[in-house]
Amino acid sequence: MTILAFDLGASSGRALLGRLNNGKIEVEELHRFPNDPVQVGDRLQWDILRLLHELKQSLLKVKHREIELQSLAIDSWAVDFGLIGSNGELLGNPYHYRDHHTDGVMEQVAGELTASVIFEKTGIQFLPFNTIYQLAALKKADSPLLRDAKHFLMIPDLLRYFLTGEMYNEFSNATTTQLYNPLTESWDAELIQAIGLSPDLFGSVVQPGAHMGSLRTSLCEELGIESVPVYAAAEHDTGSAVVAVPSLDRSFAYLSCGTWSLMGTEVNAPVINELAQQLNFTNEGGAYGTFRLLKNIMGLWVLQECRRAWERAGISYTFPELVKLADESEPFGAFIDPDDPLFLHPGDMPARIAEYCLRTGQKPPESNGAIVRCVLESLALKYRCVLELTEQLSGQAFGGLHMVGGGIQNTLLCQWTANAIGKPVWAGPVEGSAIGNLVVQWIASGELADIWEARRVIRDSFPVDTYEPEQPGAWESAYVAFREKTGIA
Ligand code: ADP
Ligand code: LRH
Repeated sequence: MTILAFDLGASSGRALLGRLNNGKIEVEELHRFPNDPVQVGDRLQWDILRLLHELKQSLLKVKHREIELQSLAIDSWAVDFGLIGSNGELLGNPYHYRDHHTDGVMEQVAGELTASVIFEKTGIQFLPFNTIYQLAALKKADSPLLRDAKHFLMIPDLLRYFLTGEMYNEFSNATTTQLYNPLTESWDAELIQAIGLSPDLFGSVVQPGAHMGSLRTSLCEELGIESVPVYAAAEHDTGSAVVAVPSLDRSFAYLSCGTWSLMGTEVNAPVINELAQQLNFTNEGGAYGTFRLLKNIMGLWVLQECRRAWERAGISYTFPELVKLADESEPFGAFIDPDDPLFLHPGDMPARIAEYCLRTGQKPPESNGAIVRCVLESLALKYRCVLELTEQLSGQAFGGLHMVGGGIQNTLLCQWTANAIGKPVWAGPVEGSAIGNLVVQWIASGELADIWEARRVIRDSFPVDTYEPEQPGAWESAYVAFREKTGIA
């Protein structure tokens, strides 16, 4: 029997078929499609209906191949949402979290409510694009969207609603809003009211693995297919990615490496204390009572935007070509803090890297290869910094780092990460989020016992490449220089 995972990343969406045979998972990429946001005037928006179209194309491919589908689930990026009006229709295109309408709003809201109250209630790190600040920005702008809105749905909730006709808010994604209280296990009415909204907008919260109904009749008629059960996965893609970390040890550190780099450890209860707030760590809800104590790192987004800038200038590179250019460049020429706000929004990233270098008294990298090298080395060094903080905060010492996600195809980054942290990196699987999505469906249908059996099966099914640390002296000196140039304490 075959099941289907829709995994929508910020850089692409994919539909993966999964089969469980003799204790091994087989995956097959059925469909991959771009997920390019669209700038409309001043607003950056998601092309949500195109994503629905691509989900339908995947279902048609299933039909044409005469595959008997057992179930499906969706996961996607966090924080973004659509609003549904009284007639059940989507009001406008969802805004992209990198839109400028939230500029300055986090500082304002956190100032009014106090940051410590927000953190004590939610355990979520302060990121300017968190849903709470997006909604507060709409409220401050007196957006007609909010006046007409009856239901709040996050991106996978929304697509699931399009497929099934039923509205639910899934837990792992709900926690990323910074409006959900994991201690009371409910939406936080005080925070919601404090930003001027009604708690009625927010629906019942369902756990990963819950049965969410079936494909609606009108969709089945349109596509000429049989209906299929739909499950909630850990619908936050990072939640699904961490389900798929093939650790056999219950204490482990991970790096989900895609557009974003999400680094941390899994805990059984949120760590909400002064140090966590001060270090700006987060406690995102996961599957089966787990929480992800982690920190967002800007990740390969910076490289994606360099690539786009060069493409606009007429030079096209594949990712392997970019990696090769970096490999051929001189080491440790310049360092950036990938998390500088300069790098958050889309734009001319090579120019911003040069601006950052000039601001910090460094000579900007002169060639495209040197720019890529600067980005990848800086990421690896930032990983060391965040891994040390994860150890400090969780009181654990990790023997190595699990890396999952599309970024592990960048073998140079994996090796440099091992070099920077001075510990082995275990890289795999590439399609972490989609595989985490699949195993939650198998646990729900009783084909896998629990998350630990799932992790063992994943470990047995996919290659995990080990990178041993090299050149310890050079990377130690680079870490000192990185911290000095970027001002990271
Ligand atoms: P997301 O799910 O956030 O869209 P992915 O997990 O698919 O992201 O990872 C995308 C990133 O993986 C790209 O930005 C790129 O840096 C890296 N990547 C993808 N393919 C390759 C490759 N063949 N070689 C090196 N890096 C790659
Ligand atoms: C990664 C991710 C991350 C969020 C960001 C908005 O895709 O879901 O966990 O912080 O997108």
